[in-house]
Amino acid sequence: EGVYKDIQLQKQKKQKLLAVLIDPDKMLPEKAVGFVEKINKSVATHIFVGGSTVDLYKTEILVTKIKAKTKLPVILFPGDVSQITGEADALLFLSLLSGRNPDYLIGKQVQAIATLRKLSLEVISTGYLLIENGKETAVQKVTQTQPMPWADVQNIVDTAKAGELLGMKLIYLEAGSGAIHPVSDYIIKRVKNELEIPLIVGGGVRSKQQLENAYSSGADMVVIGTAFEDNESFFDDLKK
Ligand code: 1GP
Repeated sequence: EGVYKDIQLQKQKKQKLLAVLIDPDKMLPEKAVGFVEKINKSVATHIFVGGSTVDLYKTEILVTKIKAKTKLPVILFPGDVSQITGEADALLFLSLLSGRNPDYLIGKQVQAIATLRKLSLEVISTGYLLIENGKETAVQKVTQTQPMPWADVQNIVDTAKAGELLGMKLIYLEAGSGAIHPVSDYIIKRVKNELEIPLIVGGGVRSKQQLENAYSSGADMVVIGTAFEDNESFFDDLKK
């Protein structure tokens, strides 16, 4: 319960949240500790762990290492059922609402129950929307779904709202890791305007300006992975 309650509280207080995404496939185990120390000294508020292709053991070992070094909440952002580990503080239980692949709408979620039943992991129901971004990203390939075009902004808004009315606790607007274009300010504003639940935005954010634009447009939390992987001094840039 705790992780989601805190996100809601911080949203009420208008405190903006920043999650650093660590992809177990890209993070070398020997580099993890140093990276987490950088996160601890940064403005980041949460750590997400997940990727499109990683396996359980990699995720579990990495989460255990991260937890030993930080007080920040560590949240699973799984690309697949095999990445669920009880070592984390919470799990984003994602349903890919932008696509029409039943496996990623409900199939994987059903498969996950056998694992979740054995764990006492906080589960946060999250409506996940993949938005057009300028190139094909991993999410698109893995899930065999198309992102929602910018031109269909009303459909994006309606899809997010449908997720909320289905009882989801978060909406995540995703441009895809390494996206050329992050989710536009206009789309964020339009979605935010109709949403009561907290809004997460991620994919392709690689400057302080883009981060601030996402916040001022209405993102309660922004997720950044690639920009920190490529350049750890980006942590310091955000403080300035
Ligand atoms: C991807 O939204 C996250 O799922 C973060 O994307 O790696 O482009 O920061 P980046």
